[in-house]
Parts: sequence; C-alpha cells; structure tokens
Amino acid sequence: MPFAEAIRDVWRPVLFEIGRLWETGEISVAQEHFATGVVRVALAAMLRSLDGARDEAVEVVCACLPGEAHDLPLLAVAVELALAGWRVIWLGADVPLEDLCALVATRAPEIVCLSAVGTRCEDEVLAAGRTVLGSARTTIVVLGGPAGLSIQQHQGPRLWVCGTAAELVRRWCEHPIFRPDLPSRPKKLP
Ligand code: B12
Repeated sequence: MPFAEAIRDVWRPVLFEIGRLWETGEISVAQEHFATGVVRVALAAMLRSLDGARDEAVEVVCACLPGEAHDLPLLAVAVELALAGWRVIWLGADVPLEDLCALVATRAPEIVCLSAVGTRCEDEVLAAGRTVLGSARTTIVVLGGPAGLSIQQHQGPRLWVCGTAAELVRRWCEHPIFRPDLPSRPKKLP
C-alpha cells in the first residue's frame, strides 16, 4: 500500500482502536505497549525508507512537548513530510525544551514541528513554542495536535499552527523564504 494510504486506512484506525480498548480497560498496559510498538515499528520503517538526504531538502525537527507520550501522531506527520521530500530529524516523545533548543541553535533547521496531543493548557503550549522560537533566528516553529491548535490566535511570522502535514507543506510552499531556485545548502548531522 502507498504509505499515505496505509497511515490513513490502517494505522490511524488501529491507533484509535488501541486507545479505545486501553481507555475502557479491555486491554492491559502491556498489551497497549505491544500494539503501539507494532505501529511505531511500521511507521519508523516507512520514515527510514524515505530518502530525505538531498542537500536542498527542507530540514524539519519533529519533537513532542515535554511530558507528551503520544508520539505516534507526530510520527505519522514525519512520514508525510518525508514523503514530500523533507529531511526529518526525529526526536519523538517527551523532549526536554532545553535539549531541543540546543539542537535547534546548532542546526538552524528550516522548521521545528512540535506536537501537543494530550490535555495541557494554552499558556504552556505557547510558552514552549516561544522558547523554541528564541533558540534560532530563522527557524519556523509549528505547533500541531489537538492541544497545539489551542494557540491558533497567537500565530506569528515564525510561529505557526497547522492541523496536518499537508497544510504545513502547503503553507511552507507559499512562504516567501521558500525558493526552490536557491542553491543547495549542504547539511550534515552534528
Ligand atoms: C492512541 C492513543 C493513546 C496511546 C498513545 C500511543 C502513542 N505512543 O502515541 C496511549 C494508549 C498510550 C494513550 C495514552 C494517553 N492518552 Co491518549 N489517545 C490515543 C487516541 C485513541 C488516538 C491518538 C492517535 O494516535 N491518533 C492517530 C493519529 C495518526 O491521528 P491523529 O490523532 O488525528 O493525529 C493527527 C493530528 O493530531 C496531527 N498532529 C499531531 N501532532 C502534530 C504536529 C504538527 C506540527 C502537525 C502539523 C500535525 C500534528 O497530525 C496527526 C497525523 O495526521 C486518542 C483519541 C483520539 N480520538 O484522538 C487519545 C487521546 C489523544 N488521549 C488522551 C489522553 C487524555 C491520554 C492519557 C493522558 C490518558 C490517561 N488518562 O492517562 C494517556 C497518557 C498520555 C500522555 N502522558 O501524554 C486524550 C487527550 C485529551 C485532550 N487532548 O484533550 C485523547 C483525545 C482521548 C480522549 N478522548 O480523551 N493514548
């Protein structure tokens, strides 16, 4: 199956079902960990198989906010961004802001995707977004996930809120700094 279709028609419904069964106590934590592990391996394999190594690829760091255990929605986003040709630096669940800021300051990626899925207050999400924003001069910080969407009214030129990977790619392509004609910017992992 094409990856986008597999995410939409297989893995997303599977995740909803795992969450439902876990919430109603029909499966144990061990069974939930096993099942989400299967999904994680499948999505990670998709991500790994996509070649985002072109020098001119948009570099995007994907991280969940501190305390955020829902890493799989963002992993699905990461696969979709890789499908669009972006180079993904995957950090996963529960990333300390200090560490994330240090990475962003070093690499100055074009974009940082922050995921906030579980319940948390708007102020916390906004403060996290602004903290990461402060760590680089040009990087665009994108909040997503249900809690991420709560800061919609605080968006700015470098602080975006997007519901989906497709929306983010569209917005990036319409952004003035997106210049496919510019010479490539070689990058290496630190
Ligand atoms: C699977 C699941 C889990 C799994 C997580 C597995 C994992 N490692 O990811 C388990 C069972 C572990 C879990 C645990 C919990 N969960 Co849970 N979980 C879900 C469930 C059923 C599905 C989420 C999912 O994976 N969806 C599949 C993805 C692919 O689709 P999606 O959700 O639409 O994701 C898209 C968007 O969110 C967006 N997106 C996400 N991040 C970003 C970032 C960017 C930049 C962009 C552009 C887009 C984007 O793109 C994604 C892909 O298309 C939802 C219920 C629901 N209906 O959403 C609850 C849900 C998210 N969980 C919830 C809660 C409360 C919890 C717990 C706190 C429960 C508890 N009482 O302990 C815990 C602990 C979580 C924690 N510490 O953070 C709540 C959150 C409530 C809220 N936001 O207000 C929900 C909504 C359930 C509910 N109805 O209450 N959960």
